[in-house]
Amino acid sequence: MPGVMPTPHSGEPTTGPLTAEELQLAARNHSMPLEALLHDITPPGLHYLLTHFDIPHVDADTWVLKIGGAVQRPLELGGMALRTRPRISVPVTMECAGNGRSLLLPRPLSQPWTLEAVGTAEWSGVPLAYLLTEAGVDPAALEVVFTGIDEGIQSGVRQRYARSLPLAEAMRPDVVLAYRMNGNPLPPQHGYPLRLVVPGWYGMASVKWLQSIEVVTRPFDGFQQSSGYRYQKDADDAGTPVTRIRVRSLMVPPGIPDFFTRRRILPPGPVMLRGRAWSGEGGVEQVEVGIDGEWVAAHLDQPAGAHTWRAWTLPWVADPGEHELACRATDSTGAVQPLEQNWNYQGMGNNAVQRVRVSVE
Ligand SMILES: Nc1nc2c(c(=O)[nH]1)N[C@H]1C(S)=C(S)[C@@H](COP(=O)(O)O)O[C@H]1N2
Ligand SMILES: [Mo]
Repeated sequence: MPGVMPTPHSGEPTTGPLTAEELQLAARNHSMPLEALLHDITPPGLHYLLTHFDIPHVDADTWVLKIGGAVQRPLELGGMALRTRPRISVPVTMECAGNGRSLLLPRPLSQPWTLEAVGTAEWSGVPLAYLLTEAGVDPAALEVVFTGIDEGIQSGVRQRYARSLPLAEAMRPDVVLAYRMNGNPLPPQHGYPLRLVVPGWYGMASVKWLQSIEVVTRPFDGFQQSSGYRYQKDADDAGTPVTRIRVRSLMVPPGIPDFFTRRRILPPGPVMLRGRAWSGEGGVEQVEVGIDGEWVAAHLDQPAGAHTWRAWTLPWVADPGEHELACRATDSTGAVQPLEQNWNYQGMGNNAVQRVRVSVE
């Protein structure tokens, strides 16, 4: 249980420069360039990626998914058998719970995301609830545990990547066991041959490279559940579990960048500011754009689905000089993005407003 489990990171948060280990993780796990916010569905290769261990090489001819535990009829299904079951397609905005981590001070040592560990894809496959119903869930069932093929060691604990969902979440009709992404076979890095996609939850719930699904009657206490992915004050705090995506918006930085600093330069005159906003707690209801500290409501487009981002636009007339642009969203629960960073020990759920400095010249 939390407290006696090892902490998920290697060392205490730091104010020092980026470490070689963080650079190594950053080079493996890429984010979505902000200009890709212009697409409803993130084009192939631009969706963010987060893989704790190695991308497994899976032979689809021999691979089977096992569904067992507290069920009446355990199942073993290969790729062909899965394709004889009903198929749904769900557009989903997915975000890593660690997004924004490297902007925290002090900085938790892990994948050093800046702002853009997000992407939207259309995931197609079998509704999880359909297969759980086929297997026949026992009345005593509490959670469903999803285990990946990928194996590694985190904080000294050898493990396969595994996470659980409360039964009620697992039985939602939009939770999908996906074998296609954006109309194509699932790419290796996104979980081939089969992954879970849990709309509205931070990405850690959407287990890739599925090997087994086990219905359990006690809370799952695997590393990524009871030690990783918790909002903790410090190493000794058991914390609370990370679940749904907090409300957030991002802007496509206007103008053109300086290569090295990525500072923005644009000419004076009218410019359309554009971005996206999303929340896993409820729909986005408002986006405001901050121009030198003055907040103005943006125009919002309709989202493509219940768990996809909404496009927003705001025309701005840029005066010569230095400016600071920002954006903040509000969702249907009334939650608003904070102006200041939301610090916690693992660097989870940082949904503070993005600020973009622009030079108009
Ligand atoms: N098997 C497995 N599933 C996994 C992970 C992993 O390392 N192994 N990473 C999780 C995390 S933390 C995130 S944010 C999402 C990222 O999904 P993506 O790489 O397809 O964007 O996958 C989740 N599923
Ligand atoms: Mo993540």
